[in-house]
Amino acid sequence: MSLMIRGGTVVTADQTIQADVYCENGKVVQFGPNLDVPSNAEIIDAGGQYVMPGGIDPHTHMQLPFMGTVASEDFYTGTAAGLAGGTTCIIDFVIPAPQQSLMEAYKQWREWAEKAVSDYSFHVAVTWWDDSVHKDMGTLVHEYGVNSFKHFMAYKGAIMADDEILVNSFTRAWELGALPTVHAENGELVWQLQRKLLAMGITGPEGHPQSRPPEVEGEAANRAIRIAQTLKTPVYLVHVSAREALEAIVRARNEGQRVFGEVLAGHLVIDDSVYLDQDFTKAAAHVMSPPFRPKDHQRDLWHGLQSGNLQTTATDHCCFCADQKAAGKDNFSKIPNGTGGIENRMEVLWNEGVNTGRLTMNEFVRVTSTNTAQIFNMYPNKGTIAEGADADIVVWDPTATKIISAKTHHQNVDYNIFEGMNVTGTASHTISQGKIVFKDGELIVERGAGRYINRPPFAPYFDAVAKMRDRTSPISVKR
Ligand code: DUC
Ligand code: ZN
Ligand code: ZN
Repeated sequence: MSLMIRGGTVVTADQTIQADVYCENGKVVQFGPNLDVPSNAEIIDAGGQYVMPGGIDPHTHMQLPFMGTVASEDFYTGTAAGLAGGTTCIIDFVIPAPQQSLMEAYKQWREWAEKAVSDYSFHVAVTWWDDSVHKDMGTLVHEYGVNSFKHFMAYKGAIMADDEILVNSFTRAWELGALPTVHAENGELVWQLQRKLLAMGITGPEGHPQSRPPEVEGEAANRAIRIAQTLKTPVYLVHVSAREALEAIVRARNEGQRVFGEVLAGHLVIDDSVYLDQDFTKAAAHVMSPPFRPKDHQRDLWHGLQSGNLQTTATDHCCFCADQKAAGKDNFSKIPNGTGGIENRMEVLWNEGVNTGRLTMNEFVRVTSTNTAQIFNMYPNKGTIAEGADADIVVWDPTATKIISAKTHHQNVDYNIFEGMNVTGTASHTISQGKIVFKDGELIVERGAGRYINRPPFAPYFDAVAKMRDRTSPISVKR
């Protein structure tokens, strides 16, 4: 099986050049101008188009059991929708129930993911603590290719990690050379604010953002960062949505701390007015955590991405249909939290980032693919186009236009948060493992073709942190 992508402009994080890309057996084997085309090769004419590394979405929740229901998008439909938008790899989350063994949950998620049509990997959440969790973290890192652990600082009474769990887990992650990640919202404040708003008779979706104001995210972000600083471990903040959280990241990075931040396509372009919609279904469709913010936060998030203080873009793809959202008709705190977007992340980022001049094309590649591959240690197999890299590629037509709509999307959900958005620039072809899996609007996918991607520990940035840590060993005075 061989494929020649001919006549395009190759764009990676660090170069833009006219080159052909020849793929064989799932890998890029040759890359350069005017390559000879083997007689049996399939050919894509990429003239006038950009040839870029496939997108990597580091934050999805396919078929997640959550808030009394299960996310409607499964690993088959969800990875297929990703391919339709140029995303060729996801990192999803194993989320053990409190007291459930991490290994048991991990094996369950691996089984669910066997139907994936694109490559995938897993972060594992630490939702409780005892010696078995300590041991299982080691097993996951050493034997199962997991190098990142997730901590929900919200969802009190369910999966919330308190400070004791954070300290234990961050310490263990450090020992293992794994990266702790956090959903930063103060779960106690959310809980109390929800009770207060409901007691005041505010039961509709407008109560959702009021119960999770930016300060709630800022407090948790700062706490997680300070805990990481004390333990001298790097930390990664998922879905940074508020200026207050970004400020905590910028301050820490300016002081030399190794802190990473992710931003969602949705938080960059949608504001909190969506929760005031008269139509419950529309307002509830936007209920996710952290919520969409007042418009001025978007400007700051863009600046965060442009300055490099935020490094990755994601979707938190976690779909619930209107009948599922209706569980919170009389109580906003019971609306299943989650929105979709995996199919649209790349085109929204291109339209609002590259077409507006906020991002160069190389920066676009960096924030949609390369940085994620590097931070989570999948690079250079993923995240670039180079000889020997995985042939996960998107051919991007910068002139194609599209109106995003739930009527035409491939996502298994009845709503699209980007509904009606007119984008210029979209995937004409997506290549996964060297095969064309999306072409001119049609998916050509094979159930189960996706592979689990092992991510080894000790990404390069750990060496730097280790050196810093060695310089600051505890002081002991002999008396
Ligand atoms: N936020 C959501 O909106 N859904 C899933 C989990 C999360 O943190
Ligand atoms: Zn989250
Ligand atoms: Zn999430």
